[in-house]
Amino acid sequence: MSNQNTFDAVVIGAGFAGMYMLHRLRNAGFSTRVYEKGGGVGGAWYWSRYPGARCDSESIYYNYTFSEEIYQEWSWSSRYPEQAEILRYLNFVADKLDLRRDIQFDSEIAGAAYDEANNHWRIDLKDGTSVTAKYLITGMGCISVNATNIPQIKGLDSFEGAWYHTGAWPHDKVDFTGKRVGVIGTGSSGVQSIPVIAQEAEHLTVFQRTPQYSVPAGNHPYDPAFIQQAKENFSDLRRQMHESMGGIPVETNNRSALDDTTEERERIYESGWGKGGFYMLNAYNDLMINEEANETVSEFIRTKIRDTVQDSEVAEKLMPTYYFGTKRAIIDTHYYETFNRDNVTLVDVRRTPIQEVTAKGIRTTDGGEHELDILVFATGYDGMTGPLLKLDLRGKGNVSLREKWADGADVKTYLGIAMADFPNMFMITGPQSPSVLGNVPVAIEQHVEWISNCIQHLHDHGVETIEAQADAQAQWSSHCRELADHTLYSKADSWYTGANIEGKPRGFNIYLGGYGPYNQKITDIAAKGYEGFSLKTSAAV
Ligand code: NA7
Repeated sequence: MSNQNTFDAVVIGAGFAGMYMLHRLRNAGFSTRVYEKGGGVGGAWYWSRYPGARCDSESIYYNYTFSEEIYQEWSWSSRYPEQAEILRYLNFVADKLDLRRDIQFDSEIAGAAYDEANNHWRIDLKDGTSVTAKYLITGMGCISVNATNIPQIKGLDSFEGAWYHTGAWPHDKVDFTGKRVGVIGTGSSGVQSIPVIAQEAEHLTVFQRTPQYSVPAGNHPYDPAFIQQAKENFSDLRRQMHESMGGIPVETNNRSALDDTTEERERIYESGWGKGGFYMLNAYNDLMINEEANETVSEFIRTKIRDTVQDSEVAEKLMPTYYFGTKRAIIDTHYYETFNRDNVTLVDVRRTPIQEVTAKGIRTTDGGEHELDILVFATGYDGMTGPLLKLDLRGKGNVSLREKWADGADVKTYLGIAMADFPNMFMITGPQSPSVLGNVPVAIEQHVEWISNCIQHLHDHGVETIEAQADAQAQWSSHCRELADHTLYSKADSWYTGANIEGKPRGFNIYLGGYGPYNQKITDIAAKGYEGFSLKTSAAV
């Protein structure tokens, strides 16, 4: 790594996003440096080493598609890849593209400020050093290790056992054998880790705030013939993924759930349940917009929970009431079954909230003390805006992003890519992009390709600065809100709306128009000379 301190572009984060961004910009001849907090590539997959960690997109889709060579060379072992396998994949890509020489690891960014006099960004690292770059590109994603949610529970400092957050898991294996373990949280991380920890621990206590709908993953090893077929269909697969609504080609049933008889609906839901994965979300076209339609699938899953969990009191505690799919949908391997084990206790912290962490464990408001040796926070992230707000980002006139987004509710971005007052800054899958509601690597590719094409265009046309126009940004943000208001998503208490973080005002910062239509939209905007952006040449700035 050179001691260079001026670059064409600085990219924050070496996960799926930062790695591809580096590859594209470097190939186009732009000097680029990636800063990464971790000691290796992988982003969330570098940090989330908790037991049972897996991706919930099917592996033949959960990869880069920009390079047919990479797609042909790599073979996934199972339908839903484990964290370790995804990390191996990303390391394979980093080797293949020789990315590491331009990534500075173990380096955390503190903030960045736009210098108007020189038209560049000054990027400050936590170690006190600074570099400058013409373009600043954030690649931390919608959830990031810099924005883990660790609830402020009284007494945590006094806990004599060990505690961990699923999204910042130690690299050495945590041994649960013979231990009394507590898990707080039942989102994807909790639902994945609980069955695995239960098998190892002497006793597991699950502290549940919101009961969840979870559908069996139906994970299984891949048949080599299936992988071969995917490889042979690579071009079609890539096209279908990028044109689809969520980065995975799925057939949507174009009927309302209310148009079918109860028996027909049950048959369709049963088939989705059996296939595993997210198919049930697409069982009908109105599950995410019509409360009555949604209730049919929600009740189907509740019945499955009642049928699975033997103790009816425990089953009732596990009964979700929100609209299925409005929190990030979860898939599992033996989640509900785990509550039939003798060594597992479920504590409903809505009925008996956590009062404090004591030296020995967790005390709930009913006076009970749950003795623990290990406490696991599967409590998620300050998502969407959190990863950006953890940085001290300052645009034109030293305007601070934290001040701009101080109320944390609906924020303003243009296309989830750029912001007014922050010239020459791009966000890969920022707030108000569609990424989080789908198979994220596809959304990342769309953004990275758009951003690198944009930078090439600016270079070719002698453009010094690009900045989102305030009115275009306002229109985009209200468009995102209008789409959300037609759905049930914005009604849920979820990390999509910010309801998971104490004191964070409710917003909804995801574009719900789907990956394919979104990609078409941003492509058209570029073709129209970057409509909604102000481009200034050297003479004009
Ligand atoms: P999630 O999905 O945000 O889940 C976090 C869980 O932690 C969820 O059950 C929360 O309950 C619970 N939580 C959060 N704060 C508390 C407090 N203070 N007390 C008790 N329980 C709490 O995070 P994950 O890491 O599981 O998954 C994140 C994403 O990674 C996921 O969406 C996939 O995209 C992959 P709540 O539901 O807020 O009541």
